[in-house]
Amino acid sequence: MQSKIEGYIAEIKAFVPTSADELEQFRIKFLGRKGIIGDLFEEFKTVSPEEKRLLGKVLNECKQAAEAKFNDFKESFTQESDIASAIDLTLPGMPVAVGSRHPLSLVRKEIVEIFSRIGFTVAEGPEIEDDWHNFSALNFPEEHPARDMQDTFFIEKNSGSEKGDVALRTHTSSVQVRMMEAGKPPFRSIMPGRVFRNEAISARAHCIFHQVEGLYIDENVSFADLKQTLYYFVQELFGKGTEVRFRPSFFPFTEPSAEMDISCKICGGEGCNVCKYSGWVEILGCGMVDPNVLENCNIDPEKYTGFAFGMGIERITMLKYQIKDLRLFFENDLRFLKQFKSEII
Ligand code: 2NL
Repeated sequence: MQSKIEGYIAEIKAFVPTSADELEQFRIKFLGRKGIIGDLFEEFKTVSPEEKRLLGKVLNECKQAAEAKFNDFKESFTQESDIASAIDLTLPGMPVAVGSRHPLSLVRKEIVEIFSRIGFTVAEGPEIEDDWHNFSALNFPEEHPARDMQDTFFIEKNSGSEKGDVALRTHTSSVQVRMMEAGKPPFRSIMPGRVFRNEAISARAHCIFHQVEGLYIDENVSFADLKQTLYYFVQELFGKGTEVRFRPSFFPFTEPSAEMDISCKICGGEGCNVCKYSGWVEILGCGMVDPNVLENCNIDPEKYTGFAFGMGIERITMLKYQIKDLRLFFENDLRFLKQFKSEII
């Protein structure tokens, strides 16, 4: 019996399966319910006690060799067959997650497209500005409150004179100044960009926000051109039939100046909390470029006139999508952002 067992041990050790099937045959042959190892143990029961002492060791060695061989190869074959059965080429593909545009980017894009259709180009400029381009050229008086530390983020403050002050731009008008200084009329451009004001963050205010300003300068540009241009813009952005009205206002860089309201899109003019029960909501400021500003930029105010306007993208986006809190734009909460899926991103 001993040599028989040793024969099996040699066979087990020499065995190298090449498939899961072969390994299964091996298992049945040696370790199965009616397998060789079981039979040997049955036979073992019948031998004399002296023989048992001798045979016990080899028999156990044989059993362990068979089990070890089976376990060694089981892993490699089961893994392979698991993968094979997991790949089902008839299944539909895995969807690729596509992001979405930020609502502010969507609205900026829309504004840019509307003005492009009537010949406005897009201009950009630096976010860090000197006093001249952000304030002085725009006719801000020396003591204007916007020049105060409380309203503007200064990077360098020159004591005594404003010359040499460096700040984060508070509006994109500085881009228009640069454009006028660098070229010759006519100018017809819009300036989208980030602007910075030293304000406490709340549902209605933030220290960083986005603006689009516009400038049109040529011979014989009138207030009627301004009204018609902005009327067209509102019809395109908020839909045909949206009413507009202009209220007199004041800005240092325009004269005359106005603020433009549109009929409330939420209540249709009936009165609601968005329009504060007036039926109208303000969307932008505008006016005829002050002759002092033209002169500061080396443009002859006797020959050229122009209009300018400025709007906050956050405000327009809040109105368009009925968003109640400005802070949502800056929190990057996916539950908010995912609601602005556009078909083309
Ligand atoms: C507002 C008002 C406005 C302008 C911006 C401008 C620029 C130059 C000359 C004259 Cl270079 N004007 N920009 C004009 C009127 C209003 O913005 O409420 N913005 C959010």
